[in-house]
Amino acid sequence: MQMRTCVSLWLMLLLAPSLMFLLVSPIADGTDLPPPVAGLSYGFYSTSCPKAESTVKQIMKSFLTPNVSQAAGVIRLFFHDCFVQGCDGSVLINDTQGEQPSIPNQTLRASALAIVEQIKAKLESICPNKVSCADVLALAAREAIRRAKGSHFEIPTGRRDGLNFANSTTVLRNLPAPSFNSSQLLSSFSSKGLNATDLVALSGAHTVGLAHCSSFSNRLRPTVDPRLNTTFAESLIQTCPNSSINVAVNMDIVTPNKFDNKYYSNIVNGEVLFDSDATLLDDNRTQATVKKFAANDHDFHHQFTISFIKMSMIEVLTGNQGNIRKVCAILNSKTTSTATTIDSYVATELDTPSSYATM
Ligand code: HEM
Ligand SMILES: *[C@@H]1O[C@H](CO)[C@@H](O)[C@H](O)[C@H]1NC(C)=O
Ligand SMILES: *[C@@H]1O[C@H](CO)[C@@H](O)[C@H](O)[C@H]1NC(C)=O
Ligand SMILES: *[C@@H]1O[C@H](CO)[C@@H](O)[C@H](O)[C@H]1NC(C)=O
Ligand SMILES: *[C@@H]1O[C@H](CO)[C@@H](O)[C@H](O)[C@H]1NC(C)=O
Ligand SMILES: *[C@@H]1O[C@H](CO)[C@@H](O)[C@H](O)[C@H]1NC(C)=O
Ligand SMILES: *[C@@H]1O[C@H](CO)[C@@H](O)[C@H](O)[C@H]1NC(C)=O
Ligand SMILES: *[C@@H]1O[C@H](CO)[C@@H](O)[C@H](O)[C@H]1NC(C)=O
Ligand SMILES: *[C@@H]1O[C@H](CO)[C@@H](O)[C@H](O)[C@H]1NC(C)=O
Ligand SMILES: CC(=O)N[C@H]1CO[C@H](CO)[C@@H](O)[C@@H]1O
Repeated sequence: MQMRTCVSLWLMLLLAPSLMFLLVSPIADGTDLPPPVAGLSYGFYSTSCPKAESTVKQIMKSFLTPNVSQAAGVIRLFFHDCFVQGCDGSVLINDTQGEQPSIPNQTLRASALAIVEQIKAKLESICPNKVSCADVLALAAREAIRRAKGSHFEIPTGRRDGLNFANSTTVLRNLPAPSFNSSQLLSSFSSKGLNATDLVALSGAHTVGLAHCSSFSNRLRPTVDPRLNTTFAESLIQTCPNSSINVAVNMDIVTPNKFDNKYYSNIVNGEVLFDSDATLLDDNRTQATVKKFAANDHDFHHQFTISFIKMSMIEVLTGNQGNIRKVCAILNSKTTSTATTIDSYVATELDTPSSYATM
């Protein structure tokens, strides 16, 4: 008896730091996480670049500690990467023929691209040609979720970079639009191997970040969508008085920068921006899950973790497929120019925040 108390006390002491962590940050227990697909593994870089994950963590910390609002841009970038020709880092390529000029992508944040490029540049300096841009983005998105007080979890790595980008037609065909109804969303997600539960859980990312008037003005004019709370609709109409005004508004009006389950109570209250958000309550294939997450923050984080890992493995390139890009924005075949060009490219994208130096 005494022995057992002693052992449990000792165990408590040993576990205290991680228990404390459990209290502040929801963690999936790991028992029901999706297994990595062939070619990916947890800690893929543990021998080839042991500091890969800690470097991503430190740089994300340096960017997000002063202002966590940048987290949303990185999270969305990863969603767009995975839904268009798999999580292969191709969304990062800056090319006028590529994914970036397409319509959904016009609202991707340049600052998010720059953050990823900064991390990649650091990793190239400590272990050249080892860590793919696709993995940098996956790890950065994972950190962004954690920094915004979402769940904290391990993510499989080993993704390789795509040798080319998709054209804008392909981008449009693969990304769901904010005007989509539940059937369209379910079929879009199902084409990526994600089901109704994943759709509801992943849509919960709209608990952080911004949307522009152009993305939801169809619900204000010519008639106001009856699913909108009238007070909320009035304020949106004031913010977006006409089509020439395209300002950005918070997607979660309750806790705009916190990765929590408020998105789901907002759906129930008629206070979400897109058709694609509101529709999740209309359909009996998704409604119960919306209500469950609205009522239980832990259930949301737990399922989000699982669904996010599933999303992170969509059509990944592994092994000898693809390559490891030197600069995320430029295909290796086009980086034959001098190193100076690459350096200036990385440097001009974003000024180093003051805290970056302290990492
Ligand atoms: C279900 C289908 C989805 C649709 C139709 C959709 C559509 C959109 C649209 C239109 C915006 C606003 C763009 C703007 O006006 O600036 C947006 C923002 C955002 N989306 Fe989604 N999205 C979906 C799913 C997802 C998923 C699965 C994730 C990530 C797991 C995600 C993460 C985000 C984030 C974080 C933002 C804020 C970006 C920022 O602040 O820069 N979305 N989404
Ligand atoms: C954080 O950054 C956003 C733009 O990304 C800006 O609108 C906001 O004012 C900033 N907040 C603080 C506290 O600096
Ligand atoms: C992408 O490349 C164009 C020139 O090709 C440049 O003007 C633009 O600033 C680049 N965008 C980013 C985000 O670096
Ligand atoms: C875009 O790419 C798809 C898939 O590779 C291809 O079938 C289509 O012809 C391309 N469209 C244009 C306009 O280049
Ligand atoms: C969803 O939209 C599609 C395409 O516009 C339409 O055919 C379908 O009937 C709609 N489904 C529902 C449930 O509204
Ligand atoms: C969705 O897939 C997960 C496994 O990834 C499964 O546990 C869950 O029951 C599925 N949900 C639906 C609604 O089919
Ligand atoms: C709409 O939102 C306002 C402000 O939050 C609230 O007072 C009102 O009760 C809501 N209306 C409905 C019908 O829920
Ligand atoms: C749009 O609204 C703004 C602000 O109310 C106003 O200054 C502008 O003239 C309007 N533009 C059009 C085309 O109606
Ligand atoms: C969902 O609604 C459809 C159409 O209203 C109905 O046919 C179906 O039986 C319902 N399914 C469930 C599980 O309630
Ligand atoms: C972030 C980013 O690169 N966005 C690009 C999306 O496409 C438009 C139109 O080509 C570009 O101007 C943006 O730079």
